[in-house]
Amino acid sequence: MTNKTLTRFLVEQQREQNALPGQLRLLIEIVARACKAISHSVNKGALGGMLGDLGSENVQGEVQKKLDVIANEILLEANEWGGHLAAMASEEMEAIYPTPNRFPRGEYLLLFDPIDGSSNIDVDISVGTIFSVLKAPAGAESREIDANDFMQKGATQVAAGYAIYGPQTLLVLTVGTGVYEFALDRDMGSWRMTQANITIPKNYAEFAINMSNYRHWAPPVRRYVDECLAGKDGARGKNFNMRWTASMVADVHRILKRGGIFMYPWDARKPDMPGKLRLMYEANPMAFLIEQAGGAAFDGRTRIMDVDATALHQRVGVVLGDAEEVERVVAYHREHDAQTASA
Ligand code: P6P
Repeated sequence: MTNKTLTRFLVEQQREQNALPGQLRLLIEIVARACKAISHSVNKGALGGMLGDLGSENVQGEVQKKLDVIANEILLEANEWGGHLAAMASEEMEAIYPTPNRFPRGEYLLLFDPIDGSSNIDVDISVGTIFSVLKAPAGAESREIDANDFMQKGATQVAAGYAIYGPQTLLVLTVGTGVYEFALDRDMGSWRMTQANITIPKNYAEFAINMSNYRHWAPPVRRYVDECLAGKDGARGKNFNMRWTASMVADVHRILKRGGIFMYPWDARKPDMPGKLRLMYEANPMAFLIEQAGGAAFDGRTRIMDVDATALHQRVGVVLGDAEEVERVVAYHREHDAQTASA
């Protein structure tokens, strides 16, 4: 039943699906409340002095927008006191943020990209918050938490989601029992379900990739995109559309709702880096959502949620969306590797 509140949904998940221990339910409620506060700041825009750069760089070497830091602070302050977290990690912070000793420590680890797509803020294009939830390793409650406790594969996530700050503010969430969408009801200040059990529509001929990087891509990616561009007279026998928002949350949300494929693959600009997007708080949570919606998420060869986590801010290639399209791209990588190996 749509229109039910997030709170009712979480209580029912806890009761009916046994999918939601109390601390995890509290965590999701608190993150959702923080996303309401972030939405409020995003929507103030220029009138609230929210636009522009801070003149600093984050750990990624990227220019920090005011809202990057504001959203990060909102998430830290909202979560640190609740007793549900052992620690947090953020795209905007080099080190992890252990729960301060003045607060009780919980059994979960929360990772987030507080504002994804922040280069779009000043031109009023949708941005979002991405979050991922892991369990702290057994025994962590009796020792100092460190970054190694976060080094878990995406397959161990217990929850993931994003908020997208667009014409509507939406929260899209999974706890492993499907994907659910909630809209922010600003009159009531509550999240109300707008779609249950989202599944990615199949065979929607639309690809999302930054075409300006074409000359830097590996051959399998160029082969896939060339076939899309060849249209109905080419190998695919149909025409394709293309979209690129440069905001992963907006591109992934579009794919969840109407289908298609999103790619940010390895490219030769930085050959030592596997990709641009971050594994722990961008690719893994989005992969969890996409798989729960019947799609697939690979780095080109390996299932993203099986990629070994070795560093908090490690990067990964991303090919996700319609399972058949992703499988085609993966098959092209494997064919290429086989040809290279036998050459
Ligand atoms: P490019 C935003 O900076 C981001 O991390 C993702 O949200 C987005 O998909 C990608 O980078 C855009 O990268 O190179 O096209 O600007």
